[in-house]
Amino acid sequence: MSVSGPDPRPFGRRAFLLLTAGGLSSFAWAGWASRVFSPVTSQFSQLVADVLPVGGWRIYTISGSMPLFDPSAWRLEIDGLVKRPRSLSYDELLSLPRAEQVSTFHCVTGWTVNGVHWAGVRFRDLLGLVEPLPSAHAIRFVSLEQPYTDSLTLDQVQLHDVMLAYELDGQPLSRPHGSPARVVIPEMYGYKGVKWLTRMELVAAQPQGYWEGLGYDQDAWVGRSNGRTS
Ligand SMILES: Nc1nc2c(c(=O)[nH]1)N[C@H]1C(S)=C(S)[C@@H](COP(=O)(O)O)O[C@H]1N2
Ligand SMILES: [Mo]
Repeated sequence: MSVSGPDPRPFGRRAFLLLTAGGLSSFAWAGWASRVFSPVTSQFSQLVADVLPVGGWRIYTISGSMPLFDPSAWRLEIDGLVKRPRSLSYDELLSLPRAEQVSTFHCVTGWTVNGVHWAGVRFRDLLGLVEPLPSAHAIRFVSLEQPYTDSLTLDQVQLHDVMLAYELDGQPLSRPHGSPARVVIPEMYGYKGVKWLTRMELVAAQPQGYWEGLGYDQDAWVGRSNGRTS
């Protein structure tokens, strides 16, 4: 069990200190910031805005760098135990039936973002393209950020509010949030949601993902898994 939890590297020490000071909710932070940052302190305000992701998010990477999305080169490979492997371009992903939802996001370390607007594609539509074989039981999600991976069962990805998201709050996913596509499963802690996704491999048995290898539960149900010990 890792002591620090799945949040090893926010944008830098300064951001980390700002973010952790007091554990403010996004709402409290916004109110505090608007009171403290008068026009005369706008330079400082700008500095803080640059390092502090708005809306309560904390930006995580395990490598300290963020993959760069190139729309002409990016592919989503869907392969493994399927009848017809596919390699989707970004445009092909966008052309699939669009789903939208508003859900709550929980990181296992205790921060939450309410009312997140996501748009993307349901997994049933992605799986329909490739036709999983009867032996397929789970999907291994591979990030462009190596070696980050995680997995979900085929049952889990078909929960009503699970999706592969390409928009966050009305905008294409930004680079820090995992452009161009990330896994969203509101019922589970954020570490199951692989950012900078590039491959979905259909597998018979669920492999350990990055955080599972460090002691976190495979099934990261919010409030019911081993993540929150306090
Ligand atoms: N590739 C990759 N995906 C990742 C992570 C990461 O470090 N790398 N961190 C996970 C964790 S623990 C959380 S809480 C969320 C954080 O999402 P955010 O960085 O958009 O706030 O991303 C998840 N997906
Ligand atoms: Mo997290």
